[in-house]
Amino acid sequence: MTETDPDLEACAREPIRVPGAIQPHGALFVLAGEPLSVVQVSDNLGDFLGGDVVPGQLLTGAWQALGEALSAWRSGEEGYFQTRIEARRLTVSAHRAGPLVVVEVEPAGDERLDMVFSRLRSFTEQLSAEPDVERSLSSVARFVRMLTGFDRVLLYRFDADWNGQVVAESGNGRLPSYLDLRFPAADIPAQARALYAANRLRIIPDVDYRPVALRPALNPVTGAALDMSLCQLRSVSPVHLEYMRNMGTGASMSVSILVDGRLWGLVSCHSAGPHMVSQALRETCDFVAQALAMRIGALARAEDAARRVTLGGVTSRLLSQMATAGDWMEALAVDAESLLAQVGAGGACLVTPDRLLAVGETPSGPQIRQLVEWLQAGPREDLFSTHHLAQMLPQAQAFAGSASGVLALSISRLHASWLIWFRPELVHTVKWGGNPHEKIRESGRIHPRQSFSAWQELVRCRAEPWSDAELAAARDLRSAIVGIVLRKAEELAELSSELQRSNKELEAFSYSVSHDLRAPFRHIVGFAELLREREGALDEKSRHYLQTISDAALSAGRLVDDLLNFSQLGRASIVPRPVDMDKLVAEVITSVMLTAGNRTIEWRVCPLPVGFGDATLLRQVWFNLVDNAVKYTRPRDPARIVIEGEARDGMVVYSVSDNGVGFDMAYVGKLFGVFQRLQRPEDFDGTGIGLALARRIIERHNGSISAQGVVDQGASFTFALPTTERKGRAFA
Ligand code: JQ2
Repeated sequence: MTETDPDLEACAREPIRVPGAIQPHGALFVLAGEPLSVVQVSDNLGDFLGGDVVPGQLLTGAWQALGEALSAWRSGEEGYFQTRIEARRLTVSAHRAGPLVVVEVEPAGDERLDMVFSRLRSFTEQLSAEPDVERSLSSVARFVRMLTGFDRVLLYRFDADWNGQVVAESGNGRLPSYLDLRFPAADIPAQARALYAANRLRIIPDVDYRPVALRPALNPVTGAALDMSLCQLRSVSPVHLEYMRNMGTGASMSVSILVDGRLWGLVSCHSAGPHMVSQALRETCDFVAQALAMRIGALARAEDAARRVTLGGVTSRLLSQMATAGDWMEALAVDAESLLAQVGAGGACLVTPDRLLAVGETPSGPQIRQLVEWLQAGPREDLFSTHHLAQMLPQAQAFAGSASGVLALSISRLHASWLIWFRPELVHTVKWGGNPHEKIRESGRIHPRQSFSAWQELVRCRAEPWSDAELAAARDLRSAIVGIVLRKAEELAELSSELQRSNKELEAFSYSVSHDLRAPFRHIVGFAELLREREGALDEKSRHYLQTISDAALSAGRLVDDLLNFSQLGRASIVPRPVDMDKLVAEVITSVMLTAGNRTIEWRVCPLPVGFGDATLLRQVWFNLVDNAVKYTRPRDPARIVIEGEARDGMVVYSVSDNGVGFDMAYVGKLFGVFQRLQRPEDFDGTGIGLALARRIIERHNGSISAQGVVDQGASFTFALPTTERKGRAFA
């Protein structure tokens, strides 16, 4: 129940602080000026004070001493003034209202205050020994009833939406029991609750009283109706009097229980008939209610502290996992038990735009995505929580079973990453004191309902609310995650700068290799040639040695070139352009065949689709694949090599197949590694870098390469490249 009904809102606007009248069990007068003179009186003042106190005059005669005491009090610090005039058996109390002094007079009670205090002392001892809030409430209900003689004393507790529930009761059976019943927020509207936080006690000794007006109606000093917020005699709202009559109560008193400044509840007392409680006993009740409030506050703080310690333990367990694991999301999801225990949830999920890890009872993936979209569009807060999601997001009714309660942490708004906990729906019945939806409209205004007999309502789509300790634990975890993610980012940045440095070193090394090693190899080859030409009479063996020297130097030179290409490939950025693969392949075949001697090779080269990439690099890929095919078919006569290509699934796919020596598929994983060979180098020359280079080039194009082989039957290499449509994302 919330106060969104326009009729109820009108009720909630009733000006209860300025009723312009008091209840008749006492009298009131207002003083102002220096010296204090009377400016406003209640019509019944004479009944209590005789005819001496009249507007426009100072307090004189019998009242002079009181006037002096009030003046002294006004110039001091004390908040309230209180005295007894024994001769007339009256209590007089006063408080300030702006420039005014408001004085209230009531008959004094006849109770023995020494007895009251000794009872109070044993009660406070008993209260501090009660182990929990429930029992403290019951003993307060009993004590207040004993002290005041009301027929029924209720302990009324507000919930988060200001509905109330009777949580303890003490009665003599003359009025019905309301124990456990709930009452909607509108029964004690917002302005009444605000007033009751400022003025903790009110009494209505006789529901059928006749209000007594103030004279003059407007205060001559302020020109306005008197603000009676702090008055004890204030005439109360007629709607509430009607409510009391409907409830069958002839008298009412309620005392506010304020815990940490918030209205926690009321001690609410009723009698079937009229019932008066003296000012002194009311003060005692207020004292009891405040002692109870302190007890409630202390027990709640102790419970909160214990919960925080438990949850803190869970947080540190999760943290240590995150700190050691590479991926914080995995680290959290892997210990589902702790993740859920962190806030006492039934399910949880970790969401980024491309990942979703869920544990426990959660809505489906698409439903979680829908929720995240809604959260992402909401206000930019790090933490969002509700125990009634469907009220804010009607679509959430579909998954209320697992997620009526939601506690969401935004880890990063920019990357839309969220950690979300869920609490299941807690379907329960609430026993209301009368049907709270029943509204009685008569002569244009709303009236309190007439029946208060228990009315059951099934409450759906709500979960157990999240406690302060749980929300704090969630916040702690969030700052820890953010800290860890940041630290990981820093580590990555450090790592990448280290990588850059070693890359630079490698580049410098390759450069020196190219210049310092290539030249000597060329010299070896050159001098070996020279030697062969000069020494015509070299014997067979010596010529063989020379040939070996020159071959070895040549291949070492090629190795250096290949290594250089390989190491430079990481840096060059690729600008994809259409590449005429037919032409490229024709050129590559010609150049490979230049060194192949007079081999017999049956070529079948099919028309190839246009590729997209860097022509120079792709030429190297083709060269290596075609060169390999030619090389490994040397034992075959005729050797057969097939080159094909097609466009499929947004990729262009090419292959080179041969009927050569093939390879064992068990070793296919090694094929593309640097210096990995599946054949003996004596049998087939080459540097062992060709396929590694091909793979690196293809991967730099965001493509893929694979190989199929059967020993002694042949091999087939296939590579795929993305087409231009995907190039925006595809090319690194
Ligand atoms: O009697 C009092 O002490 C006044 C404070 C007050 C209470 C306390 C008594 N009491 C209970 O013991 C229980 C549980 C059985 C309830 C639900 C309850 C209600 C309650 N209402 C109080 C006050 C008011 N109710 C006031 C301010 C009176 C004043 O201080 O001048 C107003 C204006 C209302 C208004 C409404 N009551 C209704 O039932 C409806 C429909 C309205 C109009 C919105």
